[in-house]
Amino acid sequence: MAQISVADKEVTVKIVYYGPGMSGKTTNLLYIHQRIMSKNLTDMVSIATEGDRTLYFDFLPLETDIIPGFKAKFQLYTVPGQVQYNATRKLVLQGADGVVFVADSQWSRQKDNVDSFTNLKENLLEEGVKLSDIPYILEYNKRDLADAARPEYMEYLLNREEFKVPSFEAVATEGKGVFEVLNYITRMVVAKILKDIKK
Ligand SMILES: Nc1nc2c(ncn2[C@@H]2O[C@H](COP(=O)(O)OP(=O)(O)OP(=O)(O)O)[C@@H](O)[C@H]2O)c(=O)[nH]1
Ligand SMILES: [Mg+2]
Repeated sequence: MAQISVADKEVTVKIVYYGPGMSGKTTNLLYIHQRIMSKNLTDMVSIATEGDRTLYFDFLPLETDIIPGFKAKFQLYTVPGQVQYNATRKLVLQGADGVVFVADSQWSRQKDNVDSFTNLKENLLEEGVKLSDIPYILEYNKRDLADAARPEYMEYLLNREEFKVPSFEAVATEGKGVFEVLNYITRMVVAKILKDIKK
């Protein structure tokens, strides 16, 4: 849940990039970090990696004033996508205010996408949270590869919950789609917080 400090006029929000191994979660954060560095001196922290595989998580804090009068601190996390690190994924997912599911567009990875999406729903349910209760969107990454599945097919596999959510095509290595995804999920999360505050 978002931490809101009325005294400090500050809200802290956690967004988790989830998805199968190698889908490009860390690459999204690296691109955001590169682009934001010059304006906003924050550091990206990668907690243990092996080669370019995430073993625990990556963490990137961002600050904006998206809510009038409030400073919003967005904490972006990635999970380790490799199947065997589920305990770590559960920890990272705890208290998430929003989720970006990063799917790998390659044909050969569609089963891994579906398995990871199922794993996301299961891990949330263990925390008593239904996926449809939290803001989430889909990112179909690696659109540059020749063997990318059609977006319609990925929609069929991944976007058939009780309601459809926005999905974005991306090439994270080139930064394509990365900020569209970040902007959309942050707006969704902020809108939900404002709604919850009014209740
Ligand atoms: N061609 C292509 N390669 C990409 C794209 N995005 C990421 N990659 C590459 O895919 C590999 C895996 O990317 P990561 O960002 O490390 O993947 P991850 O989802 O963090 O993987 P785990 O940490 O194991 O869960 C790297 O070699 C990236 O450069 C893309 O859009 N197109
Ligand atoms: Mg990673």
